[in-house]
Amino acid sequence: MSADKLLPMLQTALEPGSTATVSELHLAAYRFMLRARLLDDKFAALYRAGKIHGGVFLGRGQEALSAAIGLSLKKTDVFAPLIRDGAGRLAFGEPILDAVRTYLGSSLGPMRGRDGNVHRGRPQEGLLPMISHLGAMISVVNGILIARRFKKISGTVGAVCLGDGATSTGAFHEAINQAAVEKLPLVVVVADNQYAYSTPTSRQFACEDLADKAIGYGVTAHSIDATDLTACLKIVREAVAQARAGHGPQLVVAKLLRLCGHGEHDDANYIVPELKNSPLGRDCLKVAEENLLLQNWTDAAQLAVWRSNIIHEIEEAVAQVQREPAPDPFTEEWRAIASEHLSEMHHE
Ligand SMILES: Cc1ncc(C[n+]2csc(CCOP(=O)(O)OP(=O)(O)O)c2C)c(N)n1
Repeated sequence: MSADKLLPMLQTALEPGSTATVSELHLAAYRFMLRARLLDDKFAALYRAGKIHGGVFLGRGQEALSAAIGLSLKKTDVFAPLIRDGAGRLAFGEPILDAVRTYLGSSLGPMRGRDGNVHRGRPQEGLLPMISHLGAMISVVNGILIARRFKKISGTVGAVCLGDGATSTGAFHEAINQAAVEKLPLVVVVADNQYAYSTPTSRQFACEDLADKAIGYGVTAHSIDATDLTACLKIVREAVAQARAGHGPQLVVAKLLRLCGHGEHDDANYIVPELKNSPLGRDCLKVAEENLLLQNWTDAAQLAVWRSNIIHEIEEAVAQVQREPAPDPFTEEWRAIASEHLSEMHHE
């Protein structure tokens, strides 16, 4: 069965509340992680070959956390991913073509070739296009959740991804506070990846653990070792379930190390060897793979088939997009993502 058909089936089977087994859940998450990693590798190669203009931002080391978020949400939820959430986007249902078309500037992409990297989305499907201003997306999701409350649409969860740097902004403070007061079904997932660009966490916050901030806001906190896929799946799913059950906002603080530069223009020479050699520096993809083999949930031959199928799919997507037209400045309507269709959008 082709990956195109298999993935939507897996996604449906794995929606929270389904009877998917633990092994199925891990295998599905691993496959989204692998897709994201291989797609990132391709973008890095295209960037070095001068085929991508603008920045390339990768999620290496963050795939377990990100896949867990995408897999924990229902299709009717709202998801605001950040620059390192390729795995979560795929798990939430974003096609590979959306990412390839955006990075390569195709006029057929979700941003119609107007954005060169990661601000794409599918708002009609609950996948929000991010803006770069750190912390700003929480308020956007709050607004959607409040609007749905007014419209008596229940059962929706909103999930927002952030980095540790974003937690120092006023936008973060205002939005978490509002969500707590309004008891919104919000899950804020902070990837505490030890650096905000080159700023280490010791220069970012003075509390011992970012999860401690939750106490002051009156929200529930969860901590995860994000190099461990099992922990990510367990805790993120629990946080989403708590939010959906009406227990108010959940702050998930996931510890990991960014295994790449801030973007591909950054060689990350500021990351200290002690961190690279610490348990935080483990590659979640390798750890997940070792665990799948150890548990006998799959074997090396199957892993090799998945890898080669994904590479084939990515190569085909890139070849297709390279034949697609760039936006035409003479006929371009000079809008980014807004459309008449979007402004007329409403939820039942
Ligand atoms: C309000 C704001 N200030 C500064 C920036 C510039 N900026 C872009 S990414 C970044 C670092 C982000 O670090 P973090 O939030 O920890 O996420 P990470 O890149 O580590 O995933 C900064 C400072 C911005 N986009 N928005």
